[in-house]
Amino acid sequence: MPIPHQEMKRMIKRRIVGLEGTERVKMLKEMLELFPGYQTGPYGDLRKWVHELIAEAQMRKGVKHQDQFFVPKEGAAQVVLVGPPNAGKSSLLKALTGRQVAVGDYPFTTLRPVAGMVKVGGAVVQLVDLPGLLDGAVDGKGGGKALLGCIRQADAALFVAPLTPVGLTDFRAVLTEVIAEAGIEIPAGLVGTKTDLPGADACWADLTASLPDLPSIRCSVAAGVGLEEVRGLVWDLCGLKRIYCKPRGKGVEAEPVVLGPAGTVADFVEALNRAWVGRVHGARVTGESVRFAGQAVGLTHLLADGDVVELVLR
Ligand SMILES: Nc1nc2c(ncn2[C@@H]2O[C@H](COP(=O)(O)OP(=O)(O)OP(=O)(O)O)[C@@H](O)[C@H]2O)c(=O)[nH]1
Ligand SMILES: [Mg+2]
Repeated sequence: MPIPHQEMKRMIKRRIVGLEGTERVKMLKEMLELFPGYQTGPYGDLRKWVHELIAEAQMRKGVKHQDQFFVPKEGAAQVVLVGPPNAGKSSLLKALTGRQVAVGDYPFTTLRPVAGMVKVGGAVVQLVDLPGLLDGAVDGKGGGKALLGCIRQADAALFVAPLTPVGLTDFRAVLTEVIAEAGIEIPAGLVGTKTDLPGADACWADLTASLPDLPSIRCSVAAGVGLEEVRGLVWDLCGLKRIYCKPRGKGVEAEPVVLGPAGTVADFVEALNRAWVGRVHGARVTGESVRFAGQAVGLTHLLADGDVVELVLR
């Protein structure tokens, strides 16, 4: 005996409460699996109703992707600047990328993400300045959900902490929100800002003592101090690899190909020239990923930063 259709409808309604997008679609499809085979009658109508709900949820999902907080990735990696309002995030973006953005002595100067490109270690990385995050973001406060979504899909995060007593309190709330509450786990580093202000040293000591596991750098955009170190931190977080090509019988090329953390010989070939993918048989590699210079490896070999690669054609 199938479940009476009225009961099934109530059950579906109960199960999709609070679910959105893909999760809502998944649950609805699971519910459809439970239906008996009838295509007509009350269960036929119910089936139609569920299909309409699915279409609606998928449409909403599509709209979400066009929302103003979605930043398409550019460059070798995307790194987001995350911190409380007034932390100096936009000032940092401006100093590192040259992108002209509004900076203001009041919270919520930045209302939507702004991206700029920064050159680090021979690669071009996208930095994204986000609006300030607030305590309660997980519950949707201050556009929190869209912001958290933006952070979750980035390759790495720089947590920006203004080194003032009030700033630290706000900052800790942001960290709790992003890491503990939202459970976001992307590579992350800590940047202390405004070191030119009195009391910044004590704040820094306090903050870093409580976060021993986060790689950290402090800087002052106002005084122009520590910015090179912030670039270094961006590079470290992205885990990028510079791979140098050595054409057969020639010297090593000066400009590297930049690959992500999981980059293999096959990825290297694809980045160099997609048309070669089928023609390359393997490679001879010199560098940290191999035991001896000129070691022969296959296409799935994982490369390391600084490797020199000579391709072996079929
Ligand atoms: N003393 C000092 N002030 C700074 C420094 N960096 C930024 N500021 C000031 O801090 C204020 C906030 O800077 P923003 O860069 O707008 O901060 P934000 O984090 O982008 O702020 P929201 O967009 O509101 O979230 C501005 O008045 C800046 O001039 C710094 O290194 N030292
Ligand atoms: Mg800003």
